[in-house]
Amino acid sequence: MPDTHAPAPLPAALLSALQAVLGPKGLLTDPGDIAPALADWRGLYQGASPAIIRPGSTQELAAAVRLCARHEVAMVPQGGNTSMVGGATPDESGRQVVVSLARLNRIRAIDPVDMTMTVEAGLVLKAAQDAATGVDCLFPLSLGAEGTATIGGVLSTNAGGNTTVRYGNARELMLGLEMVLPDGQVIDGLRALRKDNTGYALRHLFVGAEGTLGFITAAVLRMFPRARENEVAFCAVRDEEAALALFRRFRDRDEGAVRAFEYLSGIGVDLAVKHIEGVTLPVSERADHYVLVDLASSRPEAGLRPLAEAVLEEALEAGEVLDAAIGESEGQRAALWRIREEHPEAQKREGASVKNDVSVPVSRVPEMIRRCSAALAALIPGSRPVPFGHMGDGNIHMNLEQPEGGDPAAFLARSHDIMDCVNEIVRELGGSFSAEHGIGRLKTDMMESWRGGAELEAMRRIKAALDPAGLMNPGKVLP
Ligand code: FAD
Ligand code: 2HG
Ligand code: ZN
Repeated sequence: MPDTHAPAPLPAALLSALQAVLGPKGLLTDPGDIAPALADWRGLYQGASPAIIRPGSTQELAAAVRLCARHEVAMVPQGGNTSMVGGATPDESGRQVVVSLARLNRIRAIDPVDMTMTVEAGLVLKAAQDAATGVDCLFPLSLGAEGTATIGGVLSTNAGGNTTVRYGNARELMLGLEMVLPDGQVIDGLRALRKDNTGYALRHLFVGAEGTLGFITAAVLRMFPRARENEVAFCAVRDEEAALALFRRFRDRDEGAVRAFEYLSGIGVDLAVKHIEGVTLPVSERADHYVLVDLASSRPEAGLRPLAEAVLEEALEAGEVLDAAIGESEGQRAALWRIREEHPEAQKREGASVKNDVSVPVSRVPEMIRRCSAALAALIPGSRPVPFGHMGDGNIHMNLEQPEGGDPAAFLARSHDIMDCVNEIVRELGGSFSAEHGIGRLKTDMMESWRGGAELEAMRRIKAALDPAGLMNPGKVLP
């Protein structure tokens, strides 16, 4: 556990100026109120902060940022605090102040003709989805933390999730941004345009910057026609290659129909059944490998059911699929999805686990899973590889669960060996060591080896140009 210092109190002049700008709801200084913002979801970090700044408008945020900049106080943007890499947690020095976007959560406009909505950064992802549904549209970004994660957070991490295979990452769902620079200047880039080639696309620089270049305060998001037909199948498959073959069968038959294609390992499903109330195995026998496929169409009579049955029939005959369950109702489809969505929680409840959020070209996914699983099992005897995730876009969570009954601390002490073991194989296969969760604090030490040389130097120059005093989320992303 790192050494956490008592937070250094904010200078009295700054404190009173912030109080004047933000009002009583906009500044928390009581340690009890601050505590939940100081630890990350995974429990890897415990930081310290003298206060939480909670502005209620972009203008309030800009004024607070100007004040912090004047007093050289470092700022840590925080949305739903669901980061998997410690990105939203202040360090232990007690000298970084958390800036929560939670009160900036309005829907400013929603337009089903342009298929866009303009929302503030603190809006919870689920609320954005619901708003789209309310005008008979779809906001397709979907991930397990959607009830807590915010629009500012998903954009700042360029989150992926379950529907990347069809709709892309958060970046592809964004048209315009309102941003606050580290000196408090506001950039109003809330343009709802599909075409806008007017100089450097600063909005794209902020997406995926993990709060190191400034704040995202609002965004114009793309909506899509909502699904009028949906089928979800949960399949036991022969092995990793059979999972890929099934993906190709669906894609070749009707690429546009595949909304999600998720791989699950036998052990991952075992853990979900073991730890999560109401989760049961929907196929007749346990298998070592499963796939969840979600087909959706905005056409009411798209024929997805016959499509699913025909593809599964072929795959059964080819010996790739061993058994399959197709959801017969909205409730059953949600239950099949739940087996998948509860994977992170189930792994957390089982004990210590090390996450490897990696991607490789889709064609290399089976080889990556096989090689990493074997290498990890050899590295730590008794440990349990739990690969799962977004096979359709090449992003697998190549996680490792501690040996049953083993010492969690001893296991976690090997975290770096475990990540290196996976990353070496992923590098050979032309992949990435961080597919969707970002770098945060956890992976800064990998940047030199993966992005070193001119690429990292260019990132440093961009950072220095926008944030010369280094006040935005220090210690994150860049080593
Ligand atoms: P936070 O955790 O609060 O912040 C994330 C980063 O963005 C931090 O660096 C923070 O400083 C910065 N930030 C936040 N808001 C702003 C802002 N307004 N301006 C500037 N910087 C900001 N990720 C995926 O990609 N796919 C998944 O499928 C997925 N599933 C998850 C499932 C679970 C159960 C959990 C706990 C997390 C999951 N995540 C996933 C990880 C996480 O990245 C996403 O939940 C989400 O992108 C983070 O949103 P947040 O609002 O919680 O951001
Ligand atoms: C998911 O896909 C998230 O569920 C979390 O990205 C992955 O827990 C994980 O490793
Ligand atoms: Zn994921």
